[in-house]
Amino acid sequence: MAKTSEKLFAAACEVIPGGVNSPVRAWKAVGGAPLFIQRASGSKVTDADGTDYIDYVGSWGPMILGHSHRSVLQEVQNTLREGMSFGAPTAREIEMARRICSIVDSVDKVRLVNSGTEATMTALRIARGFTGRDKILKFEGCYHGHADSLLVRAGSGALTLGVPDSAGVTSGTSSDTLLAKFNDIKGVARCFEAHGPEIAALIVEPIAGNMGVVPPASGFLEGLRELTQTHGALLIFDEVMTGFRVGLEGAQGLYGICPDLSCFGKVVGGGMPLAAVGGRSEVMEVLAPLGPVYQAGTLSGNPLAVAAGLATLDQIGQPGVYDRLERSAARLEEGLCRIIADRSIVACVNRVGSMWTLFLGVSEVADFDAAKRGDLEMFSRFFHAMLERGIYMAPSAFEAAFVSLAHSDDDIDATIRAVDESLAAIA
Ligand code: HOZ
Repeated sequence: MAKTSEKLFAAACEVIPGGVNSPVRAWKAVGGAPLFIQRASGSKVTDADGTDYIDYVGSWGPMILGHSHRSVLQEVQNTLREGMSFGAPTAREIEMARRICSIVDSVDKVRLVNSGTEATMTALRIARGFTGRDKILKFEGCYHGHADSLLVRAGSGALTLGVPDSAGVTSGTSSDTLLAKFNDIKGVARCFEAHGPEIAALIVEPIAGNMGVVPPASGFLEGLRELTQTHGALLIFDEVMTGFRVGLEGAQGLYGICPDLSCFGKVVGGGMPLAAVGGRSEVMEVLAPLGPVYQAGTLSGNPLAVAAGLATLDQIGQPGVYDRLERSAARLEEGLCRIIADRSIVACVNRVGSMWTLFLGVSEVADFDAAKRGDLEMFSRFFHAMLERGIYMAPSAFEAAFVSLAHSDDDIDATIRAVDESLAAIA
């Protein structure tokens, strides 16, 4: 039992709402006190009691290299000697912007921000400023951070904790958010037929990750590209989770789709608070100081965050990186599918590259309705059984798990064994 974590959680609850600084971390959906993490290295996190776990949370996505990668730490330490924040431009920001523009074809110009939430919020404001329209279209169960207009039928922690439509969002704001179903292109077409001239942008996670991993159906992203173009709306890819993760060029590279705007976070910051919004020049140039769309940030382009991000991009730009991730993640998927078949359990694994979700109680998940049919009670028991066997997963049935370059074959095989034992233990 994680006694120190329990004590720390009790202390945290006295001074932090719910004891956490981001709701899903509270383990409310699975029960128990969250592990307080003391340190992390490679594929493992170590809790406040000194217990090691093989980690599939990966700080919710950024740690593609594994934890405490030597060259990332070194770059941050070198940069730290020069100071922490200046609130003025630095040369490294140009390097980061150039790097993103050269990797991602659809991006000519990019603005650096601090979090995925800021990136998506800015993307929507750019789209509204560029088109002069008010409404946006999003998908039920997709999560794009916690800006007001996006907390409507949101996934991730909002869904996990039963608040997909957050209180505190005005009805005026939410009435500008239209909803469609992920992988239902006909529903999207109907929405554009009804509201086309009012829609500034459609925002989508090209691979849904915040309802658990749900890949786009064949032709779905192409259909979104066509419909947005026909109706003069911008297509925003929220690649906060998928960017630099499912391939160097993200989901847009994987599926060959060119969005108007892209949002990046997580991997691009290598574990530091860095995110970005980018697109073609004429769209991005509506941003102040060139144009009338305002956006700002005291810590935007922070030197330490940019240094960690650049060091991470250096590593994942090396040949063979995504093949290695694919090999490890495929090994894991094969193992899990074998267990599901051998044990005749109703479950399935969805995976794209190193992002995956094991859905329990449902044999196929191609959309949000199917994801919601999963057995949440079974998931809670599974989560704790895995923890007892040294595997740290997201405390939610509606999240992606992440394999990193630091996960060895031994880690993967130990995970497969733990899944087998856990499913047996909770049967
Ligand atoms: N946005 C994350 C889930 N997809 C949650 C981040 C956190 O709670 O740390």
